Amino acid sequence: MGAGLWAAILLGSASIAQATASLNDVCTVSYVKKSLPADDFISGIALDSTSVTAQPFTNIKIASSNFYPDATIDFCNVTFAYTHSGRNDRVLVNYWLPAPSKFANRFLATGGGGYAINSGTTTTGSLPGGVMYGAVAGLTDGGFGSFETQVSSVILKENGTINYDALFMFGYEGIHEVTILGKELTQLFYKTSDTKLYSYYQGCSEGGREGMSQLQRYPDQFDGYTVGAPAFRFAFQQVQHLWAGLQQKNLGYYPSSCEYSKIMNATIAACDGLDGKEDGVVGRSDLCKMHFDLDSVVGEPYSCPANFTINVEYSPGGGFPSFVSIPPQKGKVSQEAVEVMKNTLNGPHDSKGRRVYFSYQPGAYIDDSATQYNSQTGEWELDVSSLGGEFVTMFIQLVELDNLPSLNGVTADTLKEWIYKAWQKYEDTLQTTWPDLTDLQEAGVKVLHFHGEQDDSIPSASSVRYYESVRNIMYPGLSESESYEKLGEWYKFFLVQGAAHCSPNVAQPNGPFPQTNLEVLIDWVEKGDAPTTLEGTIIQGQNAGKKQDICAWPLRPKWSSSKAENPQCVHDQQSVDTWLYDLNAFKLPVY
Ligand SMILES: *[C@@H]1O[C@H](CO)[C@@H](O)[C@H](O)[C@H]1NC(C)=O
Ligand SMILES: *[C@@H]1O[C@H](CO)[C@@H](O)[C@H](O)[C@H]1NC(C)=O
Ligand SMILES: *[C@@H]1O[C@H](CO)[C@@H](O)[C@H](O)[C@H]1NC(C)=O
Ligand SMILES: *[C@@H]1O[C@H](CO)[C@@H](O)[C@H](O)[C@H]1NC(C)=O
Ligand SMILES: [Ca+2]
Repeated sequence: MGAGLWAAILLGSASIAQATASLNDVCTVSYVKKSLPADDFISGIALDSTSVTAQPFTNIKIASSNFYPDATIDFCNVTFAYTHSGRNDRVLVNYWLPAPSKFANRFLATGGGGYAINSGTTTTGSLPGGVMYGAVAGLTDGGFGSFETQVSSVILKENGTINYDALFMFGYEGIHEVTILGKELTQLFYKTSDTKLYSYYQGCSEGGREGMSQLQRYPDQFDGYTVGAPAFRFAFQQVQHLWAGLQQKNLGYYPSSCEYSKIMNATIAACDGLDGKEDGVVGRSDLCKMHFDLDSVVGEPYSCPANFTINVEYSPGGGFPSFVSIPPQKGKVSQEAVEVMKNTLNGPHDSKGRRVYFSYQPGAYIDDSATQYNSQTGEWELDVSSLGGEFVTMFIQLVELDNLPSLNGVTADTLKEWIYKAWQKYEDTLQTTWPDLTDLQEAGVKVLHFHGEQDDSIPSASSVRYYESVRNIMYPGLSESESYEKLGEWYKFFLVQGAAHCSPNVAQPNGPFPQTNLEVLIDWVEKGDAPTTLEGTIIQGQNAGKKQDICAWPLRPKWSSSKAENPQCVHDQQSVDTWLYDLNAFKLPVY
């Protein structure tokens, strides 16, 4: 008998022995302590073995996530802390380890949203999405003080002084460390050090940026990534939130929530059918951009009952919608409101008319456009986007203010200057648009990148721009179709018809969302089963549970009729061209 076969038998029996252990056998503080990575496992990091917690959970029902299907799971909830030599910090990590009989040699690292580095430690967070596929799933607190603490509350030590440790942990270090430690913990815990451990990353929004931060730096770290709507090109992304409000201020017109809602409804109604299917979903915002004339809405009547509210401000890490008592609204859509909308959609330009950035797609219920009702004056007023404002105060001006008090004195050129300043300042931490992924490609890593086409917080053209940058940098000598084909062998990008920011769209409920992404990715990585289209699931409304294909860029969806469920994925150069922008306000390339 050859040595290889002996090894296989020995290995097999070892993992069988381990697989027969019950969750309760291994989910103890003493067993986890014995499974911790060695003290010198990562240079400069010391684990605190006295900090270990371990608690078994069985028969936990998981439901209603956009990022994974419903399931019932068992897991061991483990936390421990570590410190960086010389920093005097304390970083907490949390792992959910599946029952030994369910472990499938997989590890999943997850990220956060807004200014949060994780998506919460509860059953509605990101960790169940790994456990249900037999993966150990992990998250970190970044060393910010607790799993609930966001980087924005620690980024300044005092006015004027950046907390660089927190910045780099948030930028990319934190996710890297929770992964390296988690993979080692996994192999020691299940005694599978001789078996290939498949490792994955999943995250959306800031979590998408965190994923990008890893694939741009650590080509060997994961076998596959699913990244949604990454908040990358951070300086541009954060400052552009202020553009919509600036257009309102410049024109001195603040559309009411009802007037704005009417403009949105009219846009959706006019553009719905351009994709071939009348389903309330703007599946082709590019055709909408080319063929819908906003002026046609001027004079349309609108009315809303009292207390009409839209879910206005997207607050980092969840947040609360604010409830304002609003009287009934009634009127006709004004030319001013339409001008504000047109300028908003045209995207940031400087005072010389040069393009600084791009905006959201028509049909997207842009958060930044929301105004606020002043019940004292009975007027609608500017509501400065706190996503944009907080970035300017905390990360550029370095003062502890959670928003700009107003946009007084702010011009289009101010936005450009802020972008340029932040771009330089955070190029190596938050910008996250390094376009050369040669090492990642050579390591055989697979990337599924998606973006809701009707994203209301991160323009979907932002993801298109990065994908195109990678293609142009990596395959300069090839024809367009050859380069898309080569790139698509390992990195695929999908615009999700109708979807909002990392979620289905309440205003277009019949659109799909890629809820089964991790499973699709696992099949691609472990079985070589590459997706041609991405599987989408309709998550809300009367069609909930139905599937709909999502086309891979640069192909665009086109339905043959309203009865057709799946689109054909077609090539349409004119449409593709509407997604590409020349940011000629800058001399440097913007990836
Ligand atoms: C896991 O343990 C940590 C530390 O005790 C705790 O904060 C977290 O809430 C626990 N998770 C669950 C699902 O109970
Ligand atoms: C827009 O459409 C939504 C959904 O149908 C509806 O609830 C809302 O009242 C409409 N807005 C206006 C101003 O008519
Ligand atoms: C409107 O909202 C306010 C505050 O949220 C509440 O006190 C009031 O009862 C509401 N009015 C109606 C008509 O629902
Ligand atoms: C920091 O700066 C802000 C804005 O200027 C100011 O309101 C605040 O009082 C300052 N905080 C401290 C501790 O000085
Ligand atoms: Ca449609």
